[in-house]
Amino acid sequence: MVTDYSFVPLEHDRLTSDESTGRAAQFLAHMSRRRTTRHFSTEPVPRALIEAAIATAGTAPSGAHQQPWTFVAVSDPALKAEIRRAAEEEEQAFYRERATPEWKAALAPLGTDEHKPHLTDAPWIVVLFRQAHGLAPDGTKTTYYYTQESCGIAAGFFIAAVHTMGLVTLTHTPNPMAFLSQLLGRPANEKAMLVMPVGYPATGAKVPDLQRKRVDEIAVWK
Ligand code: IYR
Repeated sequence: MVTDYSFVPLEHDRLTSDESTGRAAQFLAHMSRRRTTRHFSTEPVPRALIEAAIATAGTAPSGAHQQPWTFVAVSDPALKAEIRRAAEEEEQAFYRERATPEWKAALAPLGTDEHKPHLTDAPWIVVLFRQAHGLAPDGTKTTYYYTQESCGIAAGFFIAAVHTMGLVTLTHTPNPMAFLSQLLGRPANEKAMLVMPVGYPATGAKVPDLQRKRVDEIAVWK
């Protein structure tokens, strides 16, 4: 599908320098409090909040504005249980056989393992599928550009939205993920990319006491 856009004036709020500084500090402080936890409450979360997070993700920039993403939101307990069972099966093989010793050593400090109770505890599992190419109903394929980058950015927006709502998520990457296409009935052009349980943290939820790199460790100025 080729769209000819008309061009309209950009809507933009010009802030004072103080406003920019204040907002920058506020947003950084807010995002700094985001943590990934494996401990989810079973408390329900209204569908409207998940819809808002997906809508936020959908505001991400994408290659040629092709928006190559599909978010599958699962709340059905039986389907969540199936996803957990299949993910744990793959993960068992990963942790016991497929992962290299180096990979296992990198994960050991975080305490991840093949047990994924968060997949059934969390009231929602949102699976992000990357559309590797366009697929019209008549089977015609169109090339999509920078789909990995586009979906990565959309996932970031989704995670930020979830955090802003006072909810938590965990970016789970079952390895391999092909079972999700079949379980969730997705077409061949869509590749599962991230599994994100979403919910409230459990009472007493724990996180590793880790530090983030400082700006001077991650930025180079020229
Ligand atoms: N996919 C596995 C392993 C795993 C890999 C990385 I890199 C992590 O940061 C965390 C887990 C799992 O989800 O457990």
